[in-house]
Amino acid sequence: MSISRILIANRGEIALRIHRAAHEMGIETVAVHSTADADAMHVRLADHAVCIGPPAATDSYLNHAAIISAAEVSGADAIHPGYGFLSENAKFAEIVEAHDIAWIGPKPEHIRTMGDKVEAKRTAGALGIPLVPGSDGAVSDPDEAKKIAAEIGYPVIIKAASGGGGRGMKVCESEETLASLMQAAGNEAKSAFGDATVYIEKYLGNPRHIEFQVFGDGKGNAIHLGERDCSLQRRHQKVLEEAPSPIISDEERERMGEVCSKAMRDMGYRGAGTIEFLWENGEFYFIEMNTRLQVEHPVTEAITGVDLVREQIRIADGKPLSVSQGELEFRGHAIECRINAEDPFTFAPSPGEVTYYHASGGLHVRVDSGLYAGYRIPPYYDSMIAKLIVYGRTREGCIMRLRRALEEMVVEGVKTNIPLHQELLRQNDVLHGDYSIKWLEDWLEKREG
Ligand code: MV4
Repeated sequence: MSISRILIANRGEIALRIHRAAHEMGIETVAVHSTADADAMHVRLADHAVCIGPPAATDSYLNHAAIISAAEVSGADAIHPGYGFLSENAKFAEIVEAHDIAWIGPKPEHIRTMGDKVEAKRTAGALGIPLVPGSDGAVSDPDEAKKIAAEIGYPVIIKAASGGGGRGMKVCESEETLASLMQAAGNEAKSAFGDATVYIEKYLGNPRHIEFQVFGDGKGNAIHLGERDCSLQRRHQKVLEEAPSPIISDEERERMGEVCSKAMRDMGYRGAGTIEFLWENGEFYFIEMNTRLQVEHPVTEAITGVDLVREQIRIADGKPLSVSQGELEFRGHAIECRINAEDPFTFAPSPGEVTYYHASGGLHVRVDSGLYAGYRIPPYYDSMIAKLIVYGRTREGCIMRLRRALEEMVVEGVKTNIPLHQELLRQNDVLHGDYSIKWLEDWLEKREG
């Protein structure tokens, strides 16, 4: 019954993160890797390793049969998917459970519901979560769309039901272009996701992206772990995240956190989840729910002291959450910088050999990374090579420590975005927490010109 060997169906820093939580619980780990990752740190650290295919993720980290076979041959009794790859694949979660392997993730039905953005909105609304005003479900008839848009007012945004992460969205300023933009959005969605279904929302011009971390035990108990502000993004890639949000009061956190955790209790949600909101003029509007552990989870860990991966493993093992809402305290401030192997200002990827590496250290500094000197960053996967997470008693103290930690970090042989982070942490708007989802792209544009 009890989990004793976890197969980690991922690579990079998140595979290490999961290995660490497992070993601290006395659980063995199995790494899987593509041929391009034979020398990766996650393979070296794990108790067992299985090669699951060639470099292309579709043939390795996304290959259901190869991963299930690796679990069977290695005697793993659980699979942790990390983030990305198969983490939000309901079909794969069902296959894992059908093989009597514990799935360290939400119930497949909940992954499926939240993967369909129309269903996700319907579900969230029924559970009492505030929504962006818009169509009640999918829209296909342009005349119906015009009626809805006239009611909520222009501009509106047309989104793909199977989209998410910003793909397949169209902003419409007035009725004249609505029908053609709907057609275009539907066509793009059809070719990108195989599903032309679209829905309509009021377009929010200058919101912040604020997300609540939730956790359920699958048996009707659920808690929230506060929010993260992830507004500093470029092309839907987060660059820096912080907790708590600089603009949310303790009362707001308590109120919205309770809305989120109650919804999860009522669903019987299991495992880690993130409820994403756009925030504008003091109001929260639900956009999507992510049914996985997120890249930015360490900032929540820093201000709550809760090991989120440990909680995920406990819950998959049928154990209760180790903390109650009443025991949780939010203390201090944490910021995460995503360190990518890329040009800091053109964002062109920069794979290759890391000739020298020195990680930052010291009090309240955490580096999650699989880097080492001599490691060759393969060109096949995402460019994030490390996460630098810094904690401070206050936001100001956190920023001072983060600047110090960025000075210390050395990565040679490839370009990194460390200079971008250093410059960001000297901008008054960032120092004052005065930014929206548009801020970074606007700033980069001005910086160019
Ligand atoms: C929006 C929006 C404005 N109004 N919805 C982009 C990703 C997807 N998760 C939802 N997204 C947006 N939805 C309404 N009604 C603006 C965005 C958006 C965005 C959201 C969060 C973080 C960064 C963003 C960048 C551009 C657009």
